[in-house]
Amino acid sequence: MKNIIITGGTGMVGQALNSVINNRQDNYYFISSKDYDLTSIEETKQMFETIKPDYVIHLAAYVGGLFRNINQKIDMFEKNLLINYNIVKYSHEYGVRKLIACLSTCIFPDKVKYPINEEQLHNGPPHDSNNAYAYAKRMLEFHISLYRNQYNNNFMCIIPTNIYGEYDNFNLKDAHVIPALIHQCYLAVKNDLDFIVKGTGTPLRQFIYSKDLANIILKLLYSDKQINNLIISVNNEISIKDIAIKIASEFKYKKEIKYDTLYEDGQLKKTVSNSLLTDTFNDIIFTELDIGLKNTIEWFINHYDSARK
Ligand code: NAP
Ligand code: GFB
Repeated sequence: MKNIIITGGTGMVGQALNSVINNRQDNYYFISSKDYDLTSIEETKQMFETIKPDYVIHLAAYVGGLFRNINQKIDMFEKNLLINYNIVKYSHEYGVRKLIACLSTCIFPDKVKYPINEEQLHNGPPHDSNNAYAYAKRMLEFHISLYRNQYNNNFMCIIPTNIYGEYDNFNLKDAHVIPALIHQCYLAVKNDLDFIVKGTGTPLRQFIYSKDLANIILKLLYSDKQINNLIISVNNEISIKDIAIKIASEFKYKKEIKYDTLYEDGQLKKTVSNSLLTDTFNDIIFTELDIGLKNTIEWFINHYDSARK
């Protein structure tokens, strides 16, 4: 039996991981900030000392959508830098045999050749809108590469595209676009208000359902394939406008969808290639967006009182 720490275990991806692990062949520790504040070097050391993990899946982060990234740059940079430094440092010091750490496709260079692949990570500055978060994540990747090069540690990074699903953060101001629009549309129907989408609706995104990502993380955890950085994304892109139309249809919202162009669009696109992923695993299944959205909306309605919003 191995001891496996999942930092960020109470977040959207952590909860998805908890839901897809069937045969509990190992000891899984789903850590929240209430268990250990990973911005604290002492508490992080205490976590490693207590659990003595064989593997670490590092999901914990100070996370948010475009507008939290624009408005809270110092928190985005400092909190994530501290958490990431502590996890990488103690994963090495406590002899962790495998570390899987989480980056994001929004941290790639803004001016880049599409589709983006894993090699382009440091080929230029990220988009201004989330540069603080992006540099904190890039330092995580760089820090891990130093340990891999000097000590041959089995440390790797996954690079997911935009994720959505149950247990997300549905806060109207700080959330990512899908949970924010689900919450907006829920309130619009409930209170007969307009369903308002921020920006022009023209940007394109690739969205992966949290449970699909969780299944891929599990494959990586128990695989002996040596990969340094791995983009995890669906192929197809969809516009924010078309996402809003799908959400409105699910809520049977009948009025016109409004667009508030006083808000920023952020990155117009960040199209990534998932060819390394599909070359590595030939049995990857992606949930249809309509089904993932339906599951997420149903979950939100049924858990409205307890959902993060
Ligand atoms: P989330 O739902 O916001 O969950 C964040 C998790 O991190 C929570 O379990 C939270 O604990 C924990 N955490 C935050 N600050 C902490 C601290 N100081 N000490 C200990 N734990 C702390 O995030 P998510 O959407 O699941 O994201 C998981 C990972 O995927 C992150 O690394 C994120 O950067 C990455 N990612 C996310 C997206 C996306 O669209 N959501 C896209 C690409 C990559 P509490 O529950 O106690 O707050
Ligand atoms: O998920 P999101 O907030 O962040 O999507 P990114 C932002 C896009 O959705 C922009 C539009 O084009 C917004 O104009 N949008 C429309 C909205 N209505 C809303 C709304 O109510 N809320 C939000 N948030 N957006 C993320 C990074 O960038 O990419 C994350 O911020 C993460 O850190 C993720 O890494 C992968 O997709 O622009």
